[in-house]
Amino acid sequence: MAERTFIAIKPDGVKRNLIGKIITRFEEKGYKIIGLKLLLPTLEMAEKHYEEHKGKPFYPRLIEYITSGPIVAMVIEGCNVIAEARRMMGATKPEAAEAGTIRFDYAVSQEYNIIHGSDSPASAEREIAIYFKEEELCSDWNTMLEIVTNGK
Ligand code: IDP
Ligand code: MG
Repeated sequence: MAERTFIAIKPDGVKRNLIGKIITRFEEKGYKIIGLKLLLPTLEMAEKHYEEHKGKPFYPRLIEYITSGPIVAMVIEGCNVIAEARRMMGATKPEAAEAGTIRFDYAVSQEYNIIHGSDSPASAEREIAIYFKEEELCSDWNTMLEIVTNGK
């Protein structure tokens, strides 16, 4: 079943010039990018995004990290994309991430681990709404392409 998930290239990924490489992985896998923007998360966005971690020892640093620079926020669509994108990202701790995953390939720290991806359908819906308005999402690409190629 086609699903949508929220992916963010975190500030360390942006600073390390990994935007293209990370987006390419999802494109090459076959997922459709239906929302894409570079933005500096506000404190309010960051606190909403990570509300499940409020009160944990790493929470203040996590908020500082995610608001420290621009992120690339994305919505991608495809079959089982929520779980599969998490599999492509790898485990939170890079040393536990499977070889070939994004975190294994690009990250050495559990804290600064390059990428975020929603962990469930409910999180995906909640997180997409923090960063995107529904009208910013383009899911009717095929129609749009036909208009361009056929001049209709
Ligand atoms: P996830 O990003 O793999 O879903 P979560 O457990 O939801 O992992 O944690 C959210 C983010 O908080 C992580 O990606 C990482 O940046 C940070 N984080 C998680 N656990 C720790 C920790 O024990 N120390 C420092 N930072 C952590
Ligand atoms: Mg999480």
